[in-house]
Amino acid sequence: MRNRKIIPGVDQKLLIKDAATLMPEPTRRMFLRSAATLGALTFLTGCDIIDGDTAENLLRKVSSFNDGAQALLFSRTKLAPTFPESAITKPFPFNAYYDEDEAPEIDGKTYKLEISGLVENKKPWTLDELYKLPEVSQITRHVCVEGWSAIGSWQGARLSDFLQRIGADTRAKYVWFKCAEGYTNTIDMPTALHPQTQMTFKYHNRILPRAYGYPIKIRIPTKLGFKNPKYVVAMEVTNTDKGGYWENQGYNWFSGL
Ligand SMILES: Nc1nc2c(c(=O)[nH]1)N[C@H]1C(S)=C(S)[C@@H](COP(=O)(O)O)O[C@H]1N2
Ligand SMILES: [Mo]
Repeated sequence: MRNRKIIPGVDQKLLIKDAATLMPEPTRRMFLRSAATLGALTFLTGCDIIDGDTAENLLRKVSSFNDGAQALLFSRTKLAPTFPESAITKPFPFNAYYDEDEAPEIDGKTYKLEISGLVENKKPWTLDELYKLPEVSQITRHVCVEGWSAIGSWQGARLSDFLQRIGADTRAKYVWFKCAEGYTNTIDMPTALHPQTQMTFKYHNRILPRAYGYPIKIRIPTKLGFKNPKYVVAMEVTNTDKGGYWENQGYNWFSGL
């Protein structure tokens, strides 16, 4: 597991902003608008330790990419590749920070998805209500930082569709998820609104098995596996970055693919 080390006392936002003045336009605008985070820098460069000088050097490197490549890297609407049924990995692996027999066991009859934060309608949602949302399907690759990947078939509702239905303020910066066993995760709003970001209720057209996050997993094929929370019980639309289980232990927040 790679640890991102941040020099104490360095204001991340200022550091990035300062260093970005070195970049030519339109690169600078694009960079500051969509990926101006240390996470993005570490992701783009593979460099773990970042202070003022390294940030400048890294941004010099980044700005020497051609604009097309950068637009692709920074674009939050880039689609993840999809695959035919024949490519599905069988069996799809289980992964968590505990063993499979310790995975949460959720009673679907009493389950409710709690909604909070910057939304008009905070009414909790039962599974029956959630299952009535228009269904979308994807066969995409899940990539885990621990060195494995697998292709799976996922069905559920578009998260953007759900956010719209609950009257979420999509100008807010983040969506935060809480899971039954205490796992948490924060994603940025552009990722939440990405067309392939799914509130997943089914695996291979069957109700999501316990191993893969029953009753809800958030499937984000444009992000690493740990940014895909399982056993989701609560969701908050917020302007505060509350981090996440692995992010808080030094994992790269951006973790895009
Ligand atoms: N609630 C919860 N979600 C989680 C995790 C976890 O431990 N708890 N692990 C993450 C990691 S690191 C991975 S790789 C995927 C694994 O999902 P899978 O078991 O469906 O393969 O779930 C992610 N979401
Ligand atoms: Mo993972």
